Amino acid sequence: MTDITRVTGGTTTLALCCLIPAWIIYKSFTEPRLRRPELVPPSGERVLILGASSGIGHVLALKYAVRGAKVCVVARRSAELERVRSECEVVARVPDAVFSVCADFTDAEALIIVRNKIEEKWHGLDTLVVSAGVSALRPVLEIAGVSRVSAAQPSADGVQRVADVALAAIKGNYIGPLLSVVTMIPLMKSTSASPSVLLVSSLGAAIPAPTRAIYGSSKAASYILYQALSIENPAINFSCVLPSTIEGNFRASAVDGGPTREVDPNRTGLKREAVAERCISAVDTYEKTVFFPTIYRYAQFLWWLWPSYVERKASKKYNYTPT
Ligand SMILES: NC(=O)c1ccc[n+]([C@@H]2O[C@H](COP(=O)([O-])OP(=O)(O)OC[C@H]3O[C@@H](n4cnc5c(N)ncnc54)[C@H](OP(=O)(O)O)[C@@H]3O)[C@@H](O)[C@H]2O)c1
Ligand SMILES: *[C@@H]1O[C@H](CO)[C@@H](O)[C@H](O)[C@H]1NC(C)=O
Ligand SMILES: CC(=O)N[C@H]1CO[C@H](CO)[C@@H](O)[C@@H]1O
Repeated sequence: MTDITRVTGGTTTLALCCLIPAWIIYKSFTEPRLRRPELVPPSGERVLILGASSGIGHVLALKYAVRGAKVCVVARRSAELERVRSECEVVARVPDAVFSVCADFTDAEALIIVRNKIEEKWHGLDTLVVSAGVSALRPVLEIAGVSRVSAAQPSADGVQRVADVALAAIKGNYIGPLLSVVTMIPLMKSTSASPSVLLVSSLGAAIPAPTRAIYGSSKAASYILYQALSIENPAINFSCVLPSTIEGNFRASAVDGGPTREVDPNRTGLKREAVAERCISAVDTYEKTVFFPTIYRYAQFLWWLWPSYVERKASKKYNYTPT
């Protein structure tokens, strides 16, 4: 009896794991894609980019400016932000299309200041891009001060250190995205012909990886948050992009001060240009969830079918050997 249950259970899992990807492929070829630019023309689109002083946010700001959008760039480092603003100004189609606000997106007051400036200058907002985020790069027990080979137990200080790191990650990767949408949704709803929110999430939010336990789980929190908010706010389209490793200096922001463990991301990682382009097309065509590269969408199914394979691959990528 249990054997039969197991066999039918296995068959059902296998069938689902083949049918679901087939269904997704079928849908992606047959579904006519709505085009947002018909409702919100790219020239004149009012775009707020949180986390624009470097990385993907920086490239997105340039791309939107080139398309003729009005762009507001936000981050904490004022010198870097100013440089991005002036670069955008150079490529923008119209004068005065770009302005910056130096702000921390985890701070409620700061977000209200950003919103007030946008209302004052543009009288509304079409697109909110949440690209800001922080990394965390160490195995959790290592943060607690316990080496994997010793039999020692973590001290109170060690456990507290884990709490501090986790809170910093949650602040940057969950509280910031949460407070920003809460602040902007009503304004967007009442002023845009088709309001859209884009979250730059991570593959680590959907597929577990060693040394990325705190990072991945804090990114997963905002990923699910946005998917639920999208149901609560049907007038707004939410897009989440989940890229794998990208070139650049993201790992320097590690809230646990951990090292980069994978092969040099500047050499092997995705190009920021490509990620930014994929982000814009996701918003333009109302795509809800985008894995980038696309193949990683199927890694989720593979994880259900053959978890040990995915776990092995993830350990290899982050150069992690459990002992
Ligand atoms: N790089 C990767 O390998 C990778 C892979 C997958 C997903 N992602 C995701 O992609 C997003 C962008 O990363 P990136 O590669 O562009 O890294 P990045 O160059 O470090 O960019 C992060 C941006 O966020 C800003 N930021 C961070 N905390 C902030 C805060 N509290 N308030 C305001 N701005 C804040 C930073 O500016 P300030 O420090 O000046 O505030 C910076 O402009 C992140 O959400 C990350 O999780 C990255
Ligand atoms: C990778 O490139 C960024 C600039 O895009 C640079 O700041 C960083 O130092 C580089 N990292 C390595 C390991 O070379
Ligand atoms: C794909 C998708 O969900 N599109 C929706 C975007 O938002 C508008 C309302 O502004 C809906 O009508 C679309 O169905």
